[in-house]
Amino acid sequence: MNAFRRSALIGAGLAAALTAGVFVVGCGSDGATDTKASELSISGSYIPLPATPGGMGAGYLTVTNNGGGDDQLVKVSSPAAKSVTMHRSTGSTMEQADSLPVPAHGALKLERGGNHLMIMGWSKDPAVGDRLELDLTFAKGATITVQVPVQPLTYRPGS
Ligand SMILES: [Cu+2]
Repeated sequence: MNAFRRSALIGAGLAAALTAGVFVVGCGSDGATDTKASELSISGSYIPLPATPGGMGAGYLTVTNNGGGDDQLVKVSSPAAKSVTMHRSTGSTMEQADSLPVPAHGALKLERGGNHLMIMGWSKDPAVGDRLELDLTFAKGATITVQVPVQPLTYRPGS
């Protein structure tokens, strides 16, 4: 990699980080849970309280893509847990996925009974009302940080 290309990449990364950072600060001040970066936005995020204290948890959210190009969710991590994996549901079974598609002018929905996140190794047992950070990385380079509320185990969006 030549020096010019290297610095261009670093510049792009910095710009993305700055954009995301500014937005997160804005979100924190008004208490909103939704975050936007470039053409991707996250909405409806929640983590149901794990059935066993400190046990395996799930994560649900919607990634909306207002852009004209397909993207992919390729990594999710959290400072609040050792492991966050993406799971694809196929009928009654599920399998770990390396990536999940975020179609152009479409959405990736992580929801009960469908694709979802699995979260293990909490640094502290989650409690209802906590907000836990998830860092989502996309194939085209966007990184979005969301503060996800912990909801009661039986919570359903819109209920
Ligand atoms: Cu799963």
